[in-house]
Amino acid sequence: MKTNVGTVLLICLGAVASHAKDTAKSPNQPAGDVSFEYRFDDRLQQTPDSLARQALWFRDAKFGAFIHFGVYSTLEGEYEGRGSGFRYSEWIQISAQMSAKEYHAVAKTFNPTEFDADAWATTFKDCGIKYVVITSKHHDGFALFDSMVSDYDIVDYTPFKRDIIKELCDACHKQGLKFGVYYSHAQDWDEPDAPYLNSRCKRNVLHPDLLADFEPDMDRYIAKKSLPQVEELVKNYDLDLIWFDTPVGMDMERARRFSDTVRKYRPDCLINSRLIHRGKGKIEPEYLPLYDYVSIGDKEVPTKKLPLYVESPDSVSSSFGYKTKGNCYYHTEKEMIHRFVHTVCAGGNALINNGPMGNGRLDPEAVRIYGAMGAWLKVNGESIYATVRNPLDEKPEWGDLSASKDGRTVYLHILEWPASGTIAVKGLPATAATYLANGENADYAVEGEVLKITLPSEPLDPYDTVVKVALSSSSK
Ligand code: H79
Repeated sequence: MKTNVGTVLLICLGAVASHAKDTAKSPNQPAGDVSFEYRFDDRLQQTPDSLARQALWFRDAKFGAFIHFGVYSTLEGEYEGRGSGFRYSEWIQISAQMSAKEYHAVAKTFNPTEFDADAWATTFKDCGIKYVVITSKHHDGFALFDSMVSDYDIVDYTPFKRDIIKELCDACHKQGLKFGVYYSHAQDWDEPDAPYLNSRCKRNVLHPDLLADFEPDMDRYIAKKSLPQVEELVKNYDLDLIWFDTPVGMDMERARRFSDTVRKYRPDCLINSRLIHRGKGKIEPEYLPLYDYVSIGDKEVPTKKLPLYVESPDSVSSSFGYKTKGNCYYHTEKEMIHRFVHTVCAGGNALINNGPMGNGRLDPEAVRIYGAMGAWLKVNGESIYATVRNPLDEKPEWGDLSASKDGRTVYLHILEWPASGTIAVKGLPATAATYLANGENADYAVEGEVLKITLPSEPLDPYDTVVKVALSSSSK
């Protein structure tokens, strides 16, 4: 319920078709070098405070469920025959060029009656997921929590009237899962003052009543909606993590206001880098005190081990929101497990998205893929949870490596079965080698500095056969 009803002066003011700020390049698609070498300087280090926050649970968790759920989930990527060309269904307001009025009419009917927070949390837990991050407000500006700042939320605006964030937060914590929210702090298509990511977002299409001379003022939007809603979230919900996105228009001063607000109320709550850093931009050292870990690009898998702890915002499909219209593909179980393993071996978590359906049920395809991951993790979890990145300089062509924190155990993830029937790894003084798939000893020999393993004729696991190697000295 909205309590502090401020006079909204802006609605009747004017519009410009495309303000100069809008046409700035996308935060997630900068021109130029986007290589990991360019983005991550080896000397970068998170602050001691951030490292301590990471160590509380985040570094051990590895597997998070990202959830994109909102009004867009009901449209499934198409509105009145339009908009299915974009790969992200949560972008329907832009892809179908809907006015705020048209989108509000859809929001008015949002009624996910089948939503069952306990069922979601139980499913996630059973699949080996350790934390959950759900969209509390995406770029469309619609909140899935009961906001006092704006009535454009699930409780006040829809027939559903239940606080999804509260219910899911409680259900996750009941299952021992950590809980976080995504919040679009910069973009808000419902707010004429908010900055727009790119030229596809046209202020006068979204807000046709604005006058031609309307001058957007991002700080007015931040003061009126974005920062007060973040304050509500950290004050009223037991958040372990807050996930910002698309920091268009953000600078140090603006970002600091958000960071300070989160830390004032919830000192242990993790903050991701997109508070200010573009997923594929160079990491600036002065930004590091503002956030706790680095989100790499959307659906990006690291190709090498990285010097900062990262999280890959991946998805089971090509979209984040539930999408059935137009182009959309799902990853195979094998692809998803390989992406996950590479992310962990590079030194990071995989935050793998599912888009629940408009009726509130989880997408069965997503549950199937998570299920395959969970089954694999039941057998191979020790090679993933609470591990550290590949201790060697090189990543082998047959797969990847993770290691125990003390460096005394290394896990060889054989993702591509070598035609030669053997693998050789330099720099591992092995004293034992066993397959996690069946607990049996591997046929191995140490020749000088090289560990050689003669493999069985077939993989022991359809996705990733893991060899656990005990070392005579730490690989650290
Ligand atoms: O929440 C998910 C995305 O909606 C969000 N980040 C993830 C976690 C995101 N917002 N912006 N972007 C990602 C990048 C924007 C890409 C775009 Fe496009 C290029 C928007 C319009 C052109 C992709 C291609 C989406 C539509 C066409």
